[in-house]
Amino acid sequence: MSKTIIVSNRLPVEFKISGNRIQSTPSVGGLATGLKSVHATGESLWIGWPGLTSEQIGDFDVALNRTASESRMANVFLKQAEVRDFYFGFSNKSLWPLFHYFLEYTLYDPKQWDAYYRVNQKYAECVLAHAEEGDRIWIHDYQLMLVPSMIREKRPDVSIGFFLHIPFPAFEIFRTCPWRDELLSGLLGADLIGFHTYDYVQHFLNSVKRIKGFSVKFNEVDANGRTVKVDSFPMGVDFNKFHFSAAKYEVTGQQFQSDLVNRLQDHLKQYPDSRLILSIDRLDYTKGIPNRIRAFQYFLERHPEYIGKVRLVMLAVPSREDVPQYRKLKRETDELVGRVNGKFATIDWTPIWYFYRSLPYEDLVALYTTSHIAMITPLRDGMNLVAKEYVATRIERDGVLILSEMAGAANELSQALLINPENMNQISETLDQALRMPLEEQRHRMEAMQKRLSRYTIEKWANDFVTSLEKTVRNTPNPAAC
Ligand code: GDG
Repeated sequence: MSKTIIVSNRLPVEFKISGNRIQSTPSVGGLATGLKSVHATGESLWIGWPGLTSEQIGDFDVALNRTASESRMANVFLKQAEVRDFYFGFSNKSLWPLFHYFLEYTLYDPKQWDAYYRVNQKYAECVLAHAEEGDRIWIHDYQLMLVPSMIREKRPDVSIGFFLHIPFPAFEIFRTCPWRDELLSGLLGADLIGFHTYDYVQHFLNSVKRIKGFSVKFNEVDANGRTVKVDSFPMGVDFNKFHFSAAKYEVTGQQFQSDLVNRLQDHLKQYPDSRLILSIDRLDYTKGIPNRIRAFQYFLERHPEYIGKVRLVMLAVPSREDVPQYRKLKRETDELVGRVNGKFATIDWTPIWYFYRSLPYEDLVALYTTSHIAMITPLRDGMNLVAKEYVATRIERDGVLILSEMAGAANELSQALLINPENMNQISETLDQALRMPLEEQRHRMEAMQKRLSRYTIEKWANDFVTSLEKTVRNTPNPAAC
């Protein structure tokens, strides 16, 4: 029976070796969260890095492979220097900032590019070792953009899909990359290339035309005689899982183990008129965290009537601490939070509750359900699943979503209050609007968004992609040459 091979930089779990035992914890992040439900249901094998370097693994490689294979996973082992140059290097110092329009953070180092190339080859070899006739290979994200053509060279018969979870930038941005040609050739080894939005598709096709000189008809590229289909597949969330977890929580009033959520509950009981504004992201410069804090400060200055009545509950999940910009962002965020709290706090009110850690799933759901407003203001974001999860958990259909128009999710969630994350005045006035919004209007907007999200779920996203991949391959049997 044929299977789907999912390939991503990281496996959906993180392994730890303690004493002579291997422990695993689920990874946090959009891709892991999204694909876990796909892996749980189907005939699949997941290939990726287990999160430990070969030096840390030592003699545990065989045991780690055994543990991984019990959950239908296969490890790609990476040395410390490879993680440094491929992951923290080219992936996160070149591609991530470039694709999110942060040219000032984008660094190019040929040594890191070489590591990127070599590590992509490692992933391709691991796939080749596991691919059987009729298998579908589904490669994910910006760390693995060369893998499609590396597999295609050796196995012209297999069907290959690629999905990019981050934006594909406009041609004028993408063209600045010294390895733009190689990256496009790498991707064009696939039969189907998917993006979150129509705009990203257009940006990609534009770069293919102008850089590779290939002809493009509608959404098909003629890549030297091979047809490559390019389309948008907006990723959804596991709507029922979030919705029913929230319902369970509301009905049972269940108390969670976490101090944080219990204190929020106590706070709301004590001050039922108090309003909680939630923000959740990985601590990443693309997520617009400093802008959000500045806008919240501006809001308190412009609307002193809310002092003592609203709170920003800000969960920032540690991320990529080995990249200097992330350490700088952490310092900046700490300072800004300190500044706002220092300026406005009273003995019994602190404007920002700031948490720098990740929380278990149940606590995340409890945070979504206890917050009256979600304020999500990325400067650039491929999709943003947090916005969709917040909507999914609002079982009473109350609550307001304030969402940056720079997030891919804004295309689908047009009933959110959309803002430009650079416009402090607009964010401040939108917060005021959200806090004053009548319940009827909240429900009207929430209902429309829930309707969409309950239809376009994560399962639908995965099925649409895989079905489209199968159709592409059936309709256009591709010649061997890439
Ligand atoms: C990339 C793209 C695109 C967060 N904190 C905790 C936690 N999370 C989970 C959320 C959500 C996921 O992580 C974050 O997803 P996002 O989409 O918001 O952001 P990225 O990590 O940047 O994801 C993004 C995504 O890929 C998918 O294609 O949408 O644009 O950048 O699911 O729930 N989960 C738990 N504890 C936390 O503290 N358990």
